[in-house]
Amino acid sequence: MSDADPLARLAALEAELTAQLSDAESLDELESLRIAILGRKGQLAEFTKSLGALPDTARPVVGQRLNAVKAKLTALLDEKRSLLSRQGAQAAVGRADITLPGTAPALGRHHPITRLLGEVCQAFESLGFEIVEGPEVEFEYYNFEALNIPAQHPSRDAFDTFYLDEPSPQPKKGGLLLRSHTSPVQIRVMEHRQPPVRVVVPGRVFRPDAADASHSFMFHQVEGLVVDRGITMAHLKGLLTVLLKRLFGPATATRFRPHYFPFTEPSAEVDIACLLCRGSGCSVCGQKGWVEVLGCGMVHPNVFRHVGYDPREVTGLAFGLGIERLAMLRSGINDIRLFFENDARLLAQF
Ligand code: 2NL
Repeated sequence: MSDADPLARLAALEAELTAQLSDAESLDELESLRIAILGRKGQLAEFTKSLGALPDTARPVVGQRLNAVKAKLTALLDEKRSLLSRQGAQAAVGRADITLPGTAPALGRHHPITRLLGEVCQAFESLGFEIVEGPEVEFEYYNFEALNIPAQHPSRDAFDTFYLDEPSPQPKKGGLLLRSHTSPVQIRVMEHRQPPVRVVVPGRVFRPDAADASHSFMFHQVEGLVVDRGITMAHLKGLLTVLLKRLFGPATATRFRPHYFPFTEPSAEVDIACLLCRGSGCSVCGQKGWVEVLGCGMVHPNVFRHVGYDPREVTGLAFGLGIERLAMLRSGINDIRLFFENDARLLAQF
């Protein structure tokens, strides 16, 4: 064979190797063939060595042909490899045991705070309220001034409000801050509409409190506002009593205690009989039998003057409740921080 014409020998080798590659039935077999054919000591390398004995004139012609054969075999090898791995993947699918139970995808769900926020809003919606949202970055004017909170009031201190360094785009409305309640949204609503007004405003609010079991620098509020001719304290009591029975059950007893807010007069805090001990005294209610759930009152005349309503024509009721506090009471969670740690073990329980 080594005596034959080198081009004829090469053609025979090419035919043989092509057949071997075409017949390969597995990726392992193909890899062995690759080493045997194209490897450093493979058949093509052996053939190359034999060229040393050729006359100088014949060598380039055979060399060129050898390179073409090498390229062709390499391409064939690649093609065969991808064919075999595709077939392997299909075979694996074909072998899948469809009688095995599937892997259930882990489903997400709404955060307990989001759910309670929705539930509270829905209760008000069913009573004819409109849900309104507004900006979390506010002007001092809407967060304080328009709500009859004077410049010297402690809540306006930098220790109690997140002020922004950004220059105010409307200096007449004061500096920018992260709203500390959602009331500025009600002010914006009243600026743009005439009574009657019947809105509830859910949203995030911010206060630079040090985090502990009952304080978070961010929490959620729902505030509500009704303005019309002839709105009285009776409407306020009736509305909130109905709402609290809706949220905590029809047997829920309520108590209105006089309080002070700058934006309402008169003002009250509302308690419900402790859910845990039903009024006899326990650790949740601090042995008092009652727990505070919201603040409320009749809109202060100065608030109406700021939005251009005439306090001799209309009166209004307003209230605000903290959602985290409500969620903690309803589900017996004793640390507000649990809501914001993203621990699926807590979140999955709601
Ligand atoms: C609380 C108390 C309250 C209001 C919020 C309000 C809004 C306007 C006018 C008058 Cl525009 N009042 N909001 C009134 C009373 C209480 O919230 O303890 N919230 C967690």
